[in-house]
Amino acid sequence: MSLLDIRVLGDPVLVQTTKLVDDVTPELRRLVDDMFETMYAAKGIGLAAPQVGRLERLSVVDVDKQPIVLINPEIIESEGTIKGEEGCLSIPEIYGDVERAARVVVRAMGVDGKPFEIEGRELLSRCMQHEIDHLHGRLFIYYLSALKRRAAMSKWSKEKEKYPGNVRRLTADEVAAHHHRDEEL
Ligand code: K2U
Ligand code: ZN
Repeated sequence: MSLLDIRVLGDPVLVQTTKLVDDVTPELRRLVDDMFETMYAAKGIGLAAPQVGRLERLSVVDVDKQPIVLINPEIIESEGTIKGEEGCLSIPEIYGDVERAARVVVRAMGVDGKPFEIEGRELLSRCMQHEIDHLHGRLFIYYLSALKRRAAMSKWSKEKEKYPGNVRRLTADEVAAHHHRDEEL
């Protein structure tokens, strides 16, 4: 398994629409493993393929030690609305309140190629909606008010200088912490 570089805002891959996955190949399973490893090292609870430069319609999620692979996910039920703060591994240091459905039911395919449905509430609901947005080239900053988005973008114009080539390499201590975690397992 390897740690992948995370693409940050400005990389066109983040605003592309992903392609449906037809069959789960060994290479795709390898990508899924690398995405989980990268997500944990970056202290995320979700990661979508475009965030590591890939256009497969797939995302990984782990909200409370429950790793979930969402291949070709779609929201088949949504209920209620709730506002909450969001961040994004591809837009470091930028946060904002986003209104989302309070509860969603998502239908997806697992790495075993079998379809399944999963209900999400609270953080799992928000995370799955955030990830499914990534798979359609939508970023959480688009939901901010014009004023808040302008503030976010001006902060980002400075922040992004830390990421030449729109690539965020995990820092040495993120990698070290990750390997340390591996030793514990
Ligand atoms: O897709 C991503 O960039 C990972 C996102 C997923 C997410 C965003 C907002 C709310 C829930 C999930 C986050 O950066 S993961 C970081 C994080 C960690 C704990 C709680 C919320 C966000
Ligand atoms: Zn994100």
